Amino acid sequence: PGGSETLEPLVQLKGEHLNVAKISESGKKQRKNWTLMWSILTSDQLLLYKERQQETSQQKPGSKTDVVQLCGAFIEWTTEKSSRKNVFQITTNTGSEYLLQTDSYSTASKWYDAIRKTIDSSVRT
Ligand code: I3S
Repeated sequence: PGGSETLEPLVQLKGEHLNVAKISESGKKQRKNWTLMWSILTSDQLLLYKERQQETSQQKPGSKTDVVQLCGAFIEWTTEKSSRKNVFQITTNTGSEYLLQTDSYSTASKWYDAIRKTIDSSVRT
């Protein structure tokens, strides 16, 4: 492994477009606003970018739109918070709530499973 990669977060799932709606911030309810976000899962964070990132070049640090801390977070499928299909919710330990959705069930479950594993392993450490 090259030394230049040591500052890169450990990527668990490569970038993909997911629909994201932040419905609360630090316990305060927000107006739901679905946005297509370029999402990357690392070993402890879900990185959300407004614009698609190149896999090969380094990610532009300033272009991150939101970072979801997964340590101590909670994830569950929900059918109540949206009329859309394949919606799951992540609640962070600081009380922010995110809905994530994509029309492909296999894509949605791939992300759900990977995020759940990340949360589970962060609790154990
Ligand atoms: O939970 P809500 O309020 O039914 O969510 C809908 C709204 O966010 C709506 O925006 P406006 O409040 O500006 O109309 C969105 O367009 C809808 O997509 C939301 O419902 P779904 O079921 O798509 O999450």
